[in-house]
Amino acid sequence: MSEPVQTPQTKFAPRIFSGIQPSGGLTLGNYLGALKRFVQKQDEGIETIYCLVDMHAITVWQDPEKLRQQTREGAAAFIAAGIDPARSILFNQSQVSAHAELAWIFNCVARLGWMNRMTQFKDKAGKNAEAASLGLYAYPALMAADIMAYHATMVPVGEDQKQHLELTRDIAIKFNNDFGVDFFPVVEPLIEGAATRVMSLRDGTKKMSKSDPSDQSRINLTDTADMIAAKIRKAKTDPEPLPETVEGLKDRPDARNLVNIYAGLSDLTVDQVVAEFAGAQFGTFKPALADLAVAKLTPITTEMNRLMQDPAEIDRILGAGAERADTIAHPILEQVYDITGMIRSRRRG
Ligand code: AQP
Repeated sequence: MSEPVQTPQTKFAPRIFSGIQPSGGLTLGNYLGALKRFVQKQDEGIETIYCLVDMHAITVWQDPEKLRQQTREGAAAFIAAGIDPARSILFNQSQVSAHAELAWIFNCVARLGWMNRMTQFKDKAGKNAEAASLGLYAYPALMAADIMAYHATMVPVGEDQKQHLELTRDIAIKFNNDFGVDFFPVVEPLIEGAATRVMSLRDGTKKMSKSDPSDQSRINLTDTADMIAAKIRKAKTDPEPLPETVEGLKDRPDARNLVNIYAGLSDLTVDQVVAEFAGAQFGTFKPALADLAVAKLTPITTEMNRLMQDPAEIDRILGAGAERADTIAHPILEQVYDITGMIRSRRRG
């Protein structure tokens, strides 16, 4: 092995990559923690690459027909939320083979001890880890490949993905050090805003998740206005009114979650929301939150439904995005093969 090499960030142009699994319908958590911020980054003029990570989705069982449907629905959600496929690259992961190919290389760089520390694997595998797929265990190496196949420097994600991004950094640094190169950037997580961890409406200590068995635990981007209002009305709370200060939300996870959601949807800070509703009962706060959620989400749902009328057009957008993605990822992958000593003499058709 060669001597360690420092990786200066300056040689890598700012480029954003992030993805969402089409493992179910998208939730308010995906919207506030990811989609909304993906749009902000696009609108700031940074180069943005966004992906429906269908290969991550199959780390747990997916019905093939549903997976296709959910991938299209995910793409429709991106576009309805404001992603412009002409300005951002939008595609599904399996159409660009560099992801899987680089993931294999990274499987050989990452250490078992690193993987064993990943809390998402423990959460998702549950008590019967022996029965989990090998793919679920190796998930973070594929995620590192997703990002590094584009030399992306920044990744907007929710708080829950922080540990995986740290692993991406470790893999990039180890690859650079092992091969004595300055090839992969050391990526920065962008975890910003009031609602980087939206919690379940039934349990404020658990993340809102599209695969939670209880539909009441989450707001889906496909929910109607009535469904959104009913779920917020029934959301778990405590008997106290809202406090005068943010400190008063300590040890009140359900109340804190609803205030965070209000802040995320309204672009106010948590302090501003607390100031506005200081002393209010949930009988007052919940209807205000429901109105806000309906006002923000209904236009997205309506646009998603319109886009879903034309699945062929969605497939065309994903295919065109994949072609653009491939032109970036393929040369990077070829350099990786060269660095690692693979002979590449076959002509590509
Ligand atoms: N509850 C959440 N709060 C804030 N951000 C969230 N994200 C997901 N849930 C929340 C962010 O959405 C992006 C895509 O996540 P994903 O769908 O690829 O995977 P996930 O984090 O595992 O989401 P789910 O809903 O929990 O999926 P399932 O149920 O299939 O495992 C990420 O940026 C994530 O931070």
